[in-house]
Amino acid sequence: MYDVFSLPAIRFPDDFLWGSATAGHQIEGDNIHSQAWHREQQPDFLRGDSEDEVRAPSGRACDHSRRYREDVALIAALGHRGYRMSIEWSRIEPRQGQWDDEALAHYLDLLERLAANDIRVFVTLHHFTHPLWFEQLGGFGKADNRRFFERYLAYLVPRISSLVSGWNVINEFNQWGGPMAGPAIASLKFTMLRVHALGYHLIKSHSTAPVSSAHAFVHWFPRRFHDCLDRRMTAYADFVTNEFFFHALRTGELVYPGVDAEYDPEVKGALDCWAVNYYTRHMVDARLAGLDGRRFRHKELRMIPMRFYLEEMYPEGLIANLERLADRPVYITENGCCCDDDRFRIVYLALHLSALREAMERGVDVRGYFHWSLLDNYEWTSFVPRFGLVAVDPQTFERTPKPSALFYREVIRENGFSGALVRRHLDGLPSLAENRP
Ligand code: IFM
Repeated sequence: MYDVFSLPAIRFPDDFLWGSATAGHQIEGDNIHSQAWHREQQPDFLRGDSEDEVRAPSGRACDHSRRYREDVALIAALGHRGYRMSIEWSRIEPRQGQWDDEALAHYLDLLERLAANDIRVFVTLHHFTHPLWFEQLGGFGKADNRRFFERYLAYLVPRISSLVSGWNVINEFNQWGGPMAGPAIASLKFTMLRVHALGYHLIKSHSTAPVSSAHAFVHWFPRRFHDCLDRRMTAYADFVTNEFFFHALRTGELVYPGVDAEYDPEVKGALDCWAVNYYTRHMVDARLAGLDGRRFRHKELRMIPMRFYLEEMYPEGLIANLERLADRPVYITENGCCCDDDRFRIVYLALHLSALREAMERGVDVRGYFHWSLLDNYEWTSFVPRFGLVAVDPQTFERTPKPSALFYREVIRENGFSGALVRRHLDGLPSLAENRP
């Protein structure tokens, strides 16, 4: 296991960008024109997939739309110098072709306040949600619908570009279609790459800030290391969710199992940096349907004390994965854990930052780290998983920074940390059961 108190002192480069991340639908509240909101109102939504799943609609989420001034002050007080946020397309264009000036003014005010506090903002243009009307037209599942997204970006990007320090066109664009094969999935993956590429080129004509799309970097691992079927399946899962994208973006070649390869010069080189969302590793068992890590709850693994699919802590995966991305600057656009025991979050943070530093020593040009998440936010179907550095009272929406937020503030202030700092922050913290904010 890890001896977190013996971690050697590490320092990060002077201009390293420390921050946190959120997404509009997960914190703003009342995102009523989005497809996600619509889905949450359906009678079967609350049913869930398993008995222990506690579902809820997003409702007012963290009430951030009303409390954004307070949240900017909070971000600044916690010492963050960067902030990754998303803009809700369905607020800007609630009806097809109609722009909502008030919604734009709201986001401009938010961006200006962040800038006034010297916080560098990374904007995500599509973080899982889009207008209901777009969904009803077939969403990104219909390749031709790209033009609606392009028109939206052509409206939005020039209006906000002076306030943006980095761009993610799409959040976790490599997740669409999952680790599956077949022509329909291949077509969706090709489409998402092309949506990313069109966003990339459009943004480049208005902004000099780095552009990417956030990549959900799952570390696939064979359940039985010496089993050739598990290993082959692992290589396959890694290819269709990871390497397919890296190869396409580097070369313009779209090579996917079961379909003829295509070459697209618009995709080639269409990113300035890698944006990595890293959480965990997933075990692959070739004898079971599905490639889903949550099936395996091994006692011997480092499990986050929370039943959630991102539950194994595996910081080493960050090193191995980042070494594959040494050809461009890297930003960690998400990394964090959901748990009620905030002591665990401190340990998780320390171990992942330590792995990050090691990747940098091995030659990876990591420029920044955005912790997921600033707030205990809405986790797509539920408020139960808590990822926040800051607790949010579900009734009053009062914000309370957790001990991990104070640890992170000190890491930022020191531009590094040692095991002794971890110990200082863990000493005296209430035990697991009492530690719920
Ligand atoms: O909350 C999500 C986020 O929206 C995308 N990346 C993973 C996070 C945790 O599940």
